[in-house]
Amino acid sequence: MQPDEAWGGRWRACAHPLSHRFMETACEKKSLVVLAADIPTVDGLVQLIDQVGPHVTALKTHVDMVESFSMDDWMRVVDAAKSHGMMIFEDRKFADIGRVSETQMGGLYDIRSWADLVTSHSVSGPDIVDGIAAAWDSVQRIGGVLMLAQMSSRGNLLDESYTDRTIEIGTSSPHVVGYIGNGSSPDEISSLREKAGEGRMIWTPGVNLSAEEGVLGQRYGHPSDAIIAGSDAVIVGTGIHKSEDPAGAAKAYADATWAALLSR
Ligand code: S5P
Repeated sequence: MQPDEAWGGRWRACAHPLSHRFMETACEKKSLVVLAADIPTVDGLVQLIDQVGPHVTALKTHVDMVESFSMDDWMRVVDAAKSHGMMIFEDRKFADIGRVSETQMGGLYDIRSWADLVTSHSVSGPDIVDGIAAAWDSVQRIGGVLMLAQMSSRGNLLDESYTDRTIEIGTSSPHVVGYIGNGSSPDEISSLREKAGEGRMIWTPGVNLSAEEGVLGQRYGHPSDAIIAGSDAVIVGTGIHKSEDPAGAAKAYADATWAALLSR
């Protein structure tokens, strides 16, 4: 199916090139699944990526949870993701002032050199986005920022006015591809979609096909409900990597989200 048919207004209104790349890959793989690869070893990550690659559209990493990090080793993860046509999304949740965030895009992990997307909080104000974008610019790469407009964890402090102000920052920056929304609540996703309009993506963690509640305050909703409510990608960790059959689980999430997109 052509992306404009599957995605409708979202395809036409989202201006960032990486949002189009995501929507195209989603159509090729018939999957709106982003793998939250929360695994602390490079071997484990590469194995998981190879198992689920055909059903997953983007790889979300937490590079700072990898034990005994080395850049050479990490490149095996990056290459594995690329070999499956996955975008790489470092969930760094930047939160500092612009200048420091720019520097943190380099450093030990050199995120700017391999990540296509990163997450950012908006608590420090709009300049954080410019700092992150300047880092990609310095290595002649194009990247995009997903801002945390909501969170999935119980008791989080991102209230409605925080969400509104985050969307103000996102709307006025060409570097903001979209927002992280609370996948455990279709109502919150619908409300975020209404505020964000068609021109930005919403990606939602807090999604699981079976579990009601995760550990340590994580909350879950159903992937189909999230997509119907206006999410464009479900971020799934435990539901895939803790499954006895990660490939089968990834396919089940892919099927549920693709069907939901077409019915939307
Ligand atoms: O509000 C949030 C934002 C994020 S990015 N809640 C989240 O859970 N996440 C991330 O999504 C979190 O860092 C983790 O990598 C993933 C959810 O994992 P799961 O195992 O609960 O599916």
